[in-house]
Amino acid sequence: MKIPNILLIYTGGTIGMIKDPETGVLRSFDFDNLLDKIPELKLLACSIEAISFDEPIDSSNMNPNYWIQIAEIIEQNYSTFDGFVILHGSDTMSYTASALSFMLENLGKPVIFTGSQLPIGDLRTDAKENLITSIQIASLQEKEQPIIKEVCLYFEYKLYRGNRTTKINAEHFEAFASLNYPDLAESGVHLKVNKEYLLIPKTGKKLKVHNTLNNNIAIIKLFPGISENIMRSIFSTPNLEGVILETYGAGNTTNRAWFIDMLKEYIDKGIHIINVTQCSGGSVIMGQYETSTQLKDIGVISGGDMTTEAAIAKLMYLLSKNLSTLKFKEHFENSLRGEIS
Ligand code: ASN
Repeated sequence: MKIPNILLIYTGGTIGMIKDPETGVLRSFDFDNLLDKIPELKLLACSIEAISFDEPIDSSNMNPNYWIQIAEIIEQNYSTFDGFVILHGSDTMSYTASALSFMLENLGKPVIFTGSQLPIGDLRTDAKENLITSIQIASLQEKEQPIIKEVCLYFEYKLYRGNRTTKINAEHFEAFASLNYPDLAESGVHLKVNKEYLLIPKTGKKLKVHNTLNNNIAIIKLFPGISENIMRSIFSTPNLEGVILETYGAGNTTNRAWFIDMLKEYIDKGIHIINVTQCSGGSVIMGQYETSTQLKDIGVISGGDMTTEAAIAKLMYLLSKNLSTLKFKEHFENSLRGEIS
């Protein structure tokens, strides 16, 4: 039987960082050193090849050009590897995992994002477990076919759908959560895959990589007291094409006339406005309260139970497709990659 062939893509993040001996500041380090630190990798029942960004980054420096770089590495190596593990900083991992889920249409192999809270050289590191189990998950097969065929994120004993995750803690090893979708797998004494929650791609379709994204977008997080001036200055930004509105609770906003009129004015000018909730869990339901009914009437798009990270990535992805207003809304409000219920 052929053993699975896994490609490790190192982009940076704490996992591969070292402390500067003089300043004590954590910065990215080169990749060869990282692999030497985990001799256990040689014991895994798969073959592993690795590729690294020329200059590994702290994921706070992540941007859509790097997303395209990752997507292209996967595309170029898709036929020769059975699975992909991407080492990435935790700070923006949920954004990248979300973006890649949209960029890789008809994905039929596992793409697992992971990283760590402590560098791999640290005695108490969480990096080894995260990396080793991610590689095992990427190697899971049944009748020589991969079990997982989607973009996931593995961290601290749990496998999540990537575009459902959010970073919830800057200190705990359990740094991520998927509040609106069940865990895809749990690592305990056994590796338990919850098969009923896995994405089943359309069979027979070839991988299609979308490598254009449009970042003429903004997020506005509402707060009591947000001023008309600030809102106006954001909406009048030249070339703005889409805005994520982070609203209260089940998608509620102030229903003062100035606010609703302003949203309507810019929707009429062709700007797509998406409603996502500021809450970590739950869904936008426009029309449930009086304070969201007008939003629905003026054409605000519902982000449903999507995370802000997924909504940002989906907005950049869909804006690059030049869809009609109607099609744009339809695509946004329905699941493309399991990102919305
Ligand atoms: N700043 C780091 C990064 O996102 C945090 C981490 O990886 N834990 O690259």
